[in-house]
Amino acid sequence: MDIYFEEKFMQLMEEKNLDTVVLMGHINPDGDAVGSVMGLAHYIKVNYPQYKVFPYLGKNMDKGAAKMVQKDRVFAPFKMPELSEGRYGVIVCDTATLKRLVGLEFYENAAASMVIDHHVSNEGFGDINITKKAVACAENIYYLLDQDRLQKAAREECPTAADYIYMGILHDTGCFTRNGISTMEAMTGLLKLGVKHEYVMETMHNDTLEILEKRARLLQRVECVLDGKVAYICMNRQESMEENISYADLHSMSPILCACEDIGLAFIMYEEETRWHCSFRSKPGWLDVNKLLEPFGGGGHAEAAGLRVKVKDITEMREKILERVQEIANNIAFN
Ligand SMILES: [Mn+2]
Repeated sequence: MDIYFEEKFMQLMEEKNLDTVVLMGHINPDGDAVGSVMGLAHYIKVNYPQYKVFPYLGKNMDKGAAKMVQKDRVFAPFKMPELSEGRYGVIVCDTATLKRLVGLEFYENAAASMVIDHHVSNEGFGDINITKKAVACAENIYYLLDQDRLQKAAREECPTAADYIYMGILHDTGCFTRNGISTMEAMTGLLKLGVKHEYVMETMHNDTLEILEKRARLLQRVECVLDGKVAYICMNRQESMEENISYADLHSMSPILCACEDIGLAFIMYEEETRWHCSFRSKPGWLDVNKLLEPFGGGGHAEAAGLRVKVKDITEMREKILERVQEIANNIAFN
């Protein structure tokens, strides 16, 4: 990336003479949202001590990412800071649409805003919007940052800016299942700054025997359609309550199913209190799930995307989505 963060950050803070910056990400923050927000917060704290920095993360944080945040002695990212309206700037990371932003009121009352993202579906909001397609938002952040300043931040006590950025990339690549040269170069660069791979890997190991047993039960509920190429699990409120299955439990099934050799597309549908929350995964080059979900109001990436809908019965919606899968799949080879 050739736009340096420093230049844009100065523009954000100096044009309106601000002294505080709030960093935010998407709801149900995953490893990349946490890594991006916290990594950038540490970087700014170390290199721009003239500004007050507040990372703000929502509830239901990814369990692995939460382990790193718990060890953080510098920031407690759940506290809502006291802010005076129009006196601070915001940086939004890893968030494609304002609907998915945690702390929208902070965004709306900010004097200036900057967005750093990697979703192709990004709406282009914010005074400054830096969106570039990449496997992780944290990878974009790595390439935007000044290397000498990042090195300085990496000398602090663990977890540092570099640890968080490494975690963001590690999580969004599914532990290097999807990555190219730029991703590996970023990771190598971060290792050279002192990141310990095994330290960050701890955030990837969160399964317990109980979780595996739940997954075994969920496997019994898998439906296979379209010549067995598409697998899904659907759970209404009553079923999930009876079997004590959370959204996170079910959500973890789509990458597992999609990794199967004989499956091209996997999705889950989970009924929450007022709406259905669905998550789709596809094999690279098989079917673009961002495009698939567009007419239904969902989106994300080509290989991972989500959808939230307020309907009582999801059957009709699922049928429509599967029809569209077939339509799109008619133009691609089913193999
Ligand atoms: Mn991400």
